Amino acid sequence: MKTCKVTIDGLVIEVDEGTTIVEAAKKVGINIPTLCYLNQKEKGILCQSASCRICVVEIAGRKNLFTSCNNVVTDNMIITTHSLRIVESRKKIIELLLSNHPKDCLICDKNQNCELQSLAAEYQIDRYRYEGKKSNYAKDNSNTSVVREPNKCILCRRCETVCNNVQTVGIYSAINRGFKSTVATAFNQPLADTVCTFCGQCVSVCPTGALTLANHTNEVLKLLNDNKKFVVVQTAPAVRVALGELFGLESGSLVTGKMVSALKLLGFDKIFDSNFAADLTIVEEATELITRVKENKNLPILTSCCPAWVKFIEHQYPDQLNLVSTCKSPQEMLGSLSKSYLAMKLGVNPADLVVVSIMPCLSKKYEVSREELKTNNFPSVDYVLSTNELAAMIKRAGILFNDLQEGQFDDFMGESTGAATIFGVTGGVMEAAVRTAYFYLTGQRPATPEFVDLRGFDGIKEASYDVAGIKINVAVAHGLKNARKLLEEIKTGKSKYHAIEIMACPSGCIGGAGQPKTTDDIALKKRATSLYQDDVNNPIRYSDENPAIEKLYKEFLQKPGSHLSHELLHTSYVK
Ligand code: HC1
Ligand code: SF4
Repeated sequence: MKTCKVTIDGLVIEVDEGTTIVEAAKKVGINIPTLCYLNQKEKGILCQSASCRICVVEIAGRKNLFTSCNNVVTDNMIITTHSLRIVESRKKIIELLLSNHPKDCLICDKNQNCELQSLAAEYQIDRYRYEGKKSNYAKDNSNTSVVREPNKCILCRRCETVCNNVQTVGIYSAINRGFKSTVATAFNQPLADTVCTFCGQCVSVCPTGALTLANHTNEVLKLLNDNKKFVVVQTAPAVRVALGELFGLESGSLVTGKMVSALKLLGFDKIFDSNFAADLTIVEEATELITRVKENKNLPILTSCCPAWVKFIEHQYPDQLNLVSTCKSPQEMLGSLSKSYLAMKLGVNPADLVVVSIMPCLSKKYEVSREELKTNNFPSVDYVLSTNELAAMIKRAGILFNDLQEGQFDDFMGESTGAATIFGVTGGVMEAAVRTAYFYLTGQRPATPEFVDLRGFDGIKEASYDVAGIKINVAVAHGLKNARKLLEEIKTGKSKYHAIEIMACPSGCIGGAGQPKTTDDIALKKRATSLYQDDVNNPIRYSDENPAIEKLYKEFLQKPGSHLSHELLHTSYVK
């Protein structure tokens, strides 16, 4: 490829032709501020709307300032990124953005986590220079996952880009002109009335408080202080490799033990692991896969643990709902067992037993409200807190997280295998399922538990395994745009797969919208590596070998796919 020699703030560098100025600057160690531009390769996000104009630079020989996010370098270009003129221009843009901003920063959910606020501090904005007319849009808290506050929108278009280009759901677009411009849903409907999947990816890219998560920390705190309630908590696989980032630890630090200790200090009565239920899901799902392959019916089986993905197929491809696995997600399985078996074992009235989940995901907050996932008329899970909300609760309780001892999950639903922990990264569910399906079909363990073809961040991954004379073709997709490609193949009769794993969030749950914000791809890779290491470090690597699961079947469920298993652990979806 042809290269260009450019000088940036006196530093000379050679970059590929077509490189944008902002990316070239990064290569010499200069970060040009942006509010709309976003480039996260592993997630497939590229927002280049050039609407905020914060990223302006000077180019020698040109009179005007240029936006650096959408202009590419040319040979011998000389660029200045922070002259007095540039700084003053950026300051003015920030001041203009603030002129139409509610400025309720101290009580905003994004306080101290807002890109506009950080830039205002960085550029020493010390007064509100312009008092402009204010927008007056209604707040949308029509659902339990995503809160929209259009008055805080700065028209960066990141949400629109991610929802259109990464998820292909297309909820938002810019409407109106001039001062009335805003980003809205079709007909300005509340999100609850749209085909939004509640994946929350728009929340994770929003630079301000215009899109935030629905916060449930106060509700959980009240329950923890209610003596009549027995409150159990479960933690998802991906949380343990991201929570530490909110306490200053390196990305991907595995903090399972400290997390358990923190939950004990917060007052939860039992601390369980969603990983236990992930093992249970594999046992049930591998059984379902084998049955369907043998009967050559309802293939390919589509995984069902990601609620955003399930909502997507319900809206977009209802004719394929018969392919979705009937297994409830691990969070729902654990909730269901808590409200039935655990309540019975402990002699607690299910009405007084509360299940809280700590999840990396915002759609899990919606999943718990689904009627078809209830257990004996009770919601199987009562509240979902994201990784970010848990960290906030830990900080509010004054817990010095990094000084905590390594705690242990409680018995019964606390034991898990390496196969379960990799659920948190794209490809992990399918890899875990193949490990167990291989054993169920051959009665033997493979030479290595690692089916590595399903690893990595390619949008669609595939593999083919010859198991006991049966050829099993599997695929994995993350991000709904990739899921759509596989569903289109099924629709046109071109799919060659027997089983497909789909996760709505790019990179899987480690990249969920309830996780600490990632500004680069390195953090995601570190989280993935850490989960794979957690798998290797576990002496048990096959879900079907989890002793607690074996005991559960013996004492209660009888066998995978039993009548009781179906009653508590499976569901069905209607068009
Ligand atoms: Fe996930 Fe799952 S892996 S969906 O990504 O199947 O949220 O971490 O908890 O339920 O176990 C999320 C993660 C999570 C479920 C499991
Ligand atoms: Fe689109 Fe997901 Fe945001 Fe809904 S939550 S608007 S589907 S990005």
